[in-house]
Amino acid sequence: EFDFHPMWESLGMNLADHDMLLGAVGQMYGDMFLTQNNRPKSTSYLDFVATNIHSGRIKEMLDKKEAGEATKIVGSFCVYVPEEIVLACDGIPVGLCSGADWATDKVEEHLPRNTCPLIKSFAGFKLGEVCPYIESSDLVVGENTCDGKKKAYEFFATQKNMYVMDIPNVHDESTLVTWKAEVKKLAAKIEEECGVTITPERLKAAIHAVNGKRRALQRLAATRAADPAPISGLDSLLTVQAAFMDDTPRLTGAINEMAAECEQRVEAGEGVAPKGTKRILYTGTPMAVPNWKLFNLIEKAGGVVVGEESCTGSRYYKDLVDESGETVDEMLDAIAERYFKINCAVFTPNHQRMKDIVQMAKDLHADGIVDVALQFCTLYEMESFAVEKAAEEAGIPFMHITTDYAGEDAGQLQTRIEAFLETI
Ligand code: BJ8
Repeated sequence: EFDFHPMWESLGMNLADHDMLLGAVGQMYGDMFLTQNNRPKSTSYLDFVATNIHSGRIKEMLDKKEAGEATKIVGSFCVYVPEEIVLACDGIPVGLCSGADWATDKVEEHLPRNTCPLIKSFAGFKLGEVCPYIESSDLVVGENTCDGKKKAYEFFATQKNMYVMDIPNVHDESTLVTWKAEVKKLAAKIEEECGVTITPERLKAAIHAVNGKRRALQRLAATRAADPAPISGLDSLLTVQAAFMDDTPRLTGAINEMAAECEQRVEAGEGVAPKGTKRILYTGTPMAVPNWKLFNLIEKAGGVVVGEESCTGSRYYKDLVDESGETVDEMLDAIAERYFKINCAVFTPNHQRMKDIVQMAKDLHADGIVDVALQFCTLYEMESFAVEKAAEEAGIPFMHITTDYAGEDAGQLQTRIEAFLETI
């Protein structure tokens, strides 16, 4: 057994607290994931990711940097930050942990108590020194999306080397122009940080690699339209979460294997839950590692999640970057256009998200929609009324949930979810 403690120590982490966190997450993983029946065999890749997430994967990234195969590690908190640009500079893009409560007392010295748990979480992981992704990041790229994140980054910038992208609030022709300029500013920043000049060859290869990852995720997602569903929502969610952290080629290969096995299972009528199990489309706030609470509740209550209209779901993989560009400028424009299609609730109006939700519910034969907002997330709380209206008009049963990362509401949520599953 390799001892990772010296590595964590060299990153400046709090070893005792981090051991505690790993123990708790390991326990949760066992209780939620390893108790599932009839998982596809290829989900063993997810167990590998979960086991290595704070250890082997971090060592691998640091070793690559040491060997000169990678330039910098670049962390981010939002799917609006284009990973293609980081890859083109031989950087390693990582999504930063923000899915569990940590060091709340310290957090509340800098941020209001009534801040969304995702924001409190990344501040807590930093202040508690328990996230090796945050500690090993040479640069953290934030984005002006919701007010909470925007203001919290002002504090985070006192803790880490940070760069913030400006994201428009409206999708139209003029904001697309500003957004393209913003993407090019990021490219210049990453070039400078990594000491690499982006060439057409580099950017083309990066676009191709990330498109490959997104295609693999699309292929896996498509198998979930079958009844019985070949793979659980929990495992599907973790697959997208892994896509923010693991090595791109390894992950793409593993997801294609999962998709191939799921395609065979669909042919054979084999599922993770019996045919006729109530099917749920999840929509709402993203679920960062290790936030698996709600999917676990839905599936332990006898439902199966068949799709996610969220940033840890379809919004991450539904669109590809057009590969026809030849110059760096054309390719950066194509990247900007692709990212501009992400229907985050920060945009107004956000009609396309409602259309996407209804379309996904139909394509995946969902029996009901569960719309979730993290507590104190004004954006998704406000938008839930529009989601409800769209669901009603499409004749699809709907349920809204507001929750956080703590377990206190689990019993009450379970009762509500069971009741919902019975009525649909
Ligand atoms: S593109 S959804 S990943 S911003 S839950 S922190 S919105 S108060 S995460 Fe997001 Fe990018 Fe949009 Fe997607 Fe704020 Fe709400 Fe908290 Fe949130």
